[in-house]
Amino acid sequence: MQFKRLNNAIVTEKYSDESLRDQKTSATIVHLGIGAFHRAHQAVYTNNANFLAAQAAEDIWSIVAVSLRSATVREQLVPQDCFYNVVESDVSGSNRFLVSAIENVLVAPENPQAVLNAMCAETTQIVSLTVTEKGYCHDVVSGDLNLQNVDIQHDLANSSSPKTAIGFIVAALKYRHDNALPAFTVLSCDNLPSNGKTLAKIVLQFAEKIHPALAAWIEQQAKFPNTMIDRIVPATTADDIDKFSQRYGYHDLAMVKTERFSQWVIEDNFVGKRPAWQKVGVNIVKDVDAYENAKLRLLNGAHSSLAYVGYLTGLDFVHQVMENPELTRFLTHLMKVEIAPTIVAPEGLDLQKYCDDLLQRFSNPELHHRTYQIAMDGSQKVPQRLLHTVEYKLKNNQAIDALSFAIAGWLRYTMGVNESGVAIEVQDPRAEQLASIYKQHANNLEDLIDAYLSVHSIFPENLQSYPAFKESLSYWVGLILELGAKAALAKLLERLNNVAE
Ligand code: CS2
Repeated sequence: MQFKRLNNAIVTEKYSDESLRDQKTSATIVHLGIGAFHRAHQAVYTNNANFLAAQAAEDIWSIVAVSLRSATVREQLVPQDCFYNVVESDVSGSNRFLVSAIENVLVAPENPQAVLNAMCAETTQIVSLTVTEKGYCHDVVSGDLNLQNVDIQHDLANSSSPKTAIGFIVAALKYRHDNALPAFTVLSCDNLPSNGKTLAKIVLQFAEKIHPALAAWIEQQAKFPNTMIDRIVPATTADDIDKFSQRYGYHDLAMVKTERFSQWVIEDNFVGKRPAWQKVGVNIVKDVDAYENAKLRLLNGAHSSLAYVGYLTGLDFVHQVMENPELTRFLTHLMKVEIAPTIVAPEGLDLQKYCDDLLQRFSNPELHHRTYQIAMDGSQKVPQRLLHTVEYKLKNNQAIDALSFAIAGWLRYTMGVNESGVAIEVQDPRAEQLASIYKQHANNLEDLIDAYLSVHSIFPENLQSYPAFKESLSYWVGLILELGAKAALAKLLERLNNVAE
């Protein structure tokens, strides 16, 4: 890849550096899932590492990005030569910079073979993923590959033209195995607990179905580092693109907006090479668990909680939730009193300060982050974001009021109608199942909660052995249904007033 320029030459000083222009790519990352998050996170780190590498005559990495679904991002990026801007903001204001690390965008459903060719190229050392929780096609509670998933069934039957990330990874590794090419590093960048380990298990279960010898080779040769990724990246809207063009004087269809904060912690477990990410702020460590636990439980746990409760109280954006004193009181208690004590902090991290920083990050008014966006796919998120914490609290005989309230908020949301009787379009692979449970048991709260708790691909079976959980969940679901979320929240706060912080 040559460093390219956006048509109308918006080039930052950094990018006008002559030394960068003629650098040739020497290694490739194939990235599955070219959403806004990848463009604002991993691609930025790779971009920055390329600048340092160019100066030191080291490897320049390019990213071949893949959309597993639609052609939208390709149509935005390719006409601008795959350049795009990242707009970063915090309380002190915002700035933009240009990213040039992406070389091309492939659209998998149009040409799966082109994706496999890229994954099998000798220069490809890393296949990374941001495919969201449901893209792993697994049961989030057991961690097993979901063999009932129709796309997995398709990929097992048609291994040379896969649809899922899992199918692509196994097909590419099979080709590499059969052609005596080295395996690659598979780098999960999604918010799953032990994401690398989880992905390895799913990939191996799939490969086992193709051929046990292939599974054995993958287990020995491929690496699946765990990672913790953190940056809030709301979906770009038409309004963002308009504002950007008014402010900077040109139209960038592929721009992404994000906060200034960014963090990436990666387990040091690679096959072959990787970009010098450690030189541009990435923390490469022996063990990611402590970072991931703190982030998943505190950031993502609080995010989902504020999204459901905020949405139910009529708030569209996260910063609006943060402007509401009752909701911030709820969140502060949830994070500092209920969640933080369940976490063993990574060395050097002060959990109370981490909570304060998160509350501040959520308050960023520039982001316009929709509660509806975070509310998506709750059945795939709530287990690791909230239920693991609940399990810990119950085991240790600790109060779970705010946690139960958040989960009750989620269940109320999945009922599919808001408090004014208007339909909520619940986007979740289990939306239908959850809605039909409600329909069937709407007149009997106890049966309703029992029916929810018996969905073991969401609620781990052992939660049923704690009567305190069922009791608390019934209480808050009942109260939200009876009084509405706002009045139920007021009751929760009354109760929390008696708990010391
Ligand atoms: C959010 C995350 O949409 C969601 O579910 O909670 O995408 C969150 O913004 C990121 O994990 C922040 O790092």
